[in-house]
Amino acid sequence: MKSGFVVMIGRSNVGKSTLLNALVGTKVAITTPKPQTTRQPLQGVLTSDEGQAVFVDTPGIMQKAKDELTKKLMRYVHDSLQDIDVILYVVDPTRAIGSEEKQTLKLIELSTKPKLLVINKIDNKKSKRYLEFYRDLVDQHGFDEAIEVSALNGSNLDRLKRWIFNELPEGEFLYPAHQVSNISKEEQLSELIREKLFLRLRDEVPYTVHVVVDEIEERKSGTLYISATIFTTEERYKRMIIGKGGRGIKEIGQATRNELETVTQRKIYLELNVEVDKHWVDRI
Ligand SMILES: Nc1nc2c(ncn2[C@@H]2O[C@H](COP(=O)(O)OP(=O)(O)OP(=O)(O)O)[C@@H](O)[C@H]2O)c(=O)[nH]1
Ligand SMILES: [Mg+2]
Repeated sequence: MKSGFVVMIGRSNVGKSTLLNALVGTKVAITTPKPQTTRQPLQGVLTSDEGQAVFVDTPGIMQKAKDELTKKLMRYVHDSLQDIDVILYVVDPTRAIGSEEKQTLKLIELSTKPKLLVINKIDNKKSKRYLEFYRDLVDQHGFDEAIEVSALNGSNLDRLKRWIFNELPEGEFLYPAHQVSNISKEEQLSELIREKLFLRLRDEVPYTVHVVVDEIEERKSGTLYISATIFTTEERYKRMIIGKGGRGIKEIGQATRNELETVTQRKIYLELNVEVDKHWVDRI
């Protein structure tokens, strides 16, 4: 049996989390069109006849970390490169390479681990624009190979899986065969609520929020009761999240509940509170 850790690295928005979900075959990580969606090095587990690949999702690489959140996220990226077996560097050929990527490419070049350049979003017409440019990175930065995929429609993912299992070392399973992620139910729920917040909130507001699930309770009626707190850094953001007459928070609750009810096939009761905490970044 093969087993090991496969880290996904790349700038924000290239589709690392979408790719992780597609490889695992279920939604483990949240995904949005906004940068810095991923905040924790979350693991998604793919168990097959060949063995077990544990994918490590990482926050997107950002330029010059000025704020505390970005600094912390970049530390997570750096730490994620330790103790792994395979590196997948994910790029988005619809956009030109970012200067923030150059440093990371140098770091990867120094690594002796098997490394693959994953060119994502090939379903998108605009991907033709920079395809040649990204293909050239293979030789320039010592990648073993490049594989062009679409995390969205699944094209070429079988080839990608074959490459990964081929490179993984022999080993025992790292997780029980049925487990798909390393995060708790509470954390999964917090992430889902944060996804809905990201999709709805504009400008800087998504980066001021942090979600904690306080309670999950099975009611006798079969309803799942969930209570969660949304933390934000300023009173004015709290007002924006709640919205006029509570409309904003209601929409976020509804969107979360809809998805949860579809996935769990159960009735969900969701209570959302909003609180101001200037220092939640210190707690993540
Ligand atoms: N067309 C197309 N869009 C994709 C593909 N993969 C991801 N996307 C979109 O790209 C956006 C970003 O996807 P994410 O998976 O959240 O990107 P990420 O790299 O995890 O981003 P961060 O967590 O912020 O670093 C979302 O709107 C996805 O739907 C793909 O193969 N094709
Ligand atoms: Mg992500």
